[in-house]
Amino acid sequence: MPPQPRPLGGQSPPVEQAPACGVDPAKLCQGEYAIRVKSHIAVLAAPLLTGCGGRHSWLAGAGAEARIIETLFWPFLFGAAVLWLAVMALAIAAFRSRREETRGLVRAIIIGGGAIVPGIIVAALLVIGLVTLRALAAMQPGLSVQVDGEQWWWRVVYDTPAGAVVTANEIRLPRGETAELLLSSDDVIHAFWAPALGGKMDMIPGRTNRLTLTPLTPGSWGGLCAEYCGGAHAQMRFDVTVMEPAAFGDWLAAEAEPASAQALARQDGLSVFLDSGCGACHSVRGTEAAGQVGPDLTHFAARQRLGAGIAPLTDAALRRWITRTQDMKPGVEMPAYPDLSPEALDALVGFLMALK
Ligand code: HEC
Ligand SMILES: [Cu+2]
Repeated sequence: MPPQPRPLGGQSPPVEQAPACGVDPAKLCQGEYAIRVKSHIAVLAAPLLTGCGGRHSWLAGAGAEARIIETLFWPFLFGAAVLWLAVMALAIAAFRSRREETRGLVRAIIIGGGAIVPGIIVAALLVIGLVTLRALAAMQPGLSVQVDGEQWWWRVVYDTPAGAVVTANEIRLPRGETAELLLSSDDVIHAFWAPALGGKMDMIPGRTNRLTLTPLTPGSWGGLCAEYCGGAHAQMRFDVTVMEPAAFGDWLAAEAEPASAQALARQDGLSVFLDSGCGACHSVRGTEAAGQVGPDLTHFAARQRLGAGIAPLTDAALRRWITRTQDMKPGVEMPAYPDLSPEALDALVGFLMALK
């Protein structure tokens, strides 16, 4: 089989695409210094620009918390810039002054400015930071979602009046409502981060950390694990889908239901699923599969992506996931099933894709 490209979850590698490199090869060959410097700066700056747009951008302001955090960023940037410029100006002045008397004056300014002005600016930034923290802590949740980090996927449990609703790898939230995420981990330390919506929070085994998200803009926002947690850490992603409240209510009610009749009618696929032992690790409510090791698959086909956000959910990707799991996600804690007959694989994929 020909080698296939590894899906990397949608983010483009910035460095190879840096501009300026191909501007004029002849000039570069002549070793024109200015062009070289410019292209080096472009290459070095390119990774910084990847944070400035798209579904992973913390500047997208898609949530109330992200906007609160943004108000913290600009004063900090401004404060740091003022400090840096002042220190540089004074350092240059001290360096250039020849006369003894101005030298003393400049030294005094540097010492005073090195303690007093930075002290005031840092204290002001601290106050702004504490006020922001209070604003974040004061958000009152209307919805509670428990999210557990697993190697390398996300277990998601909605706490509803009718009971717990279990799903995985995609968190849906109603627009305009504050949701409280109760974050924990079943193995090592992970960190939950959906930059467009709000802050980042560690997920620590044995304790529960609380993070609120108040989404303001409907759409599908990207999230990722932000704490190195092992081999497939970079492929531990998720989607936060922000819906209108009524549509969210419908979705949650559907998620609480057992597997659809259409899926259960696919007897052949269900048999392959059960006979292959998938049910030892996966639950499909409404069947005898009740495993807890892997993601709940009861409404698997209602998700947008496969394998914790690493590929769009299509027939072809799902076939590859089942038969060549390790190729798709090196280190994954699911065995591959390369020996299923073509008919069995067809039936299995048909069954899984009917789990809407
Ligand atoms: C030993 C336990 C185990 C067995 C057996 C197992 N899986 Fe998995 N499966 C997992 C784990 C763990 C994951 C999550 C992997 C990840 O994303 O890192 C997973 C993920 C999946 C996913 C992706 C879910 C999602 O939300 O994207 C599908 C689909 C899946 N398995 C189907 C199957 C099928 C079909 C079988 C049987 C042919 C099977 N699994 C057997 C452990 C298992
Ligand atoms: Cu991680």
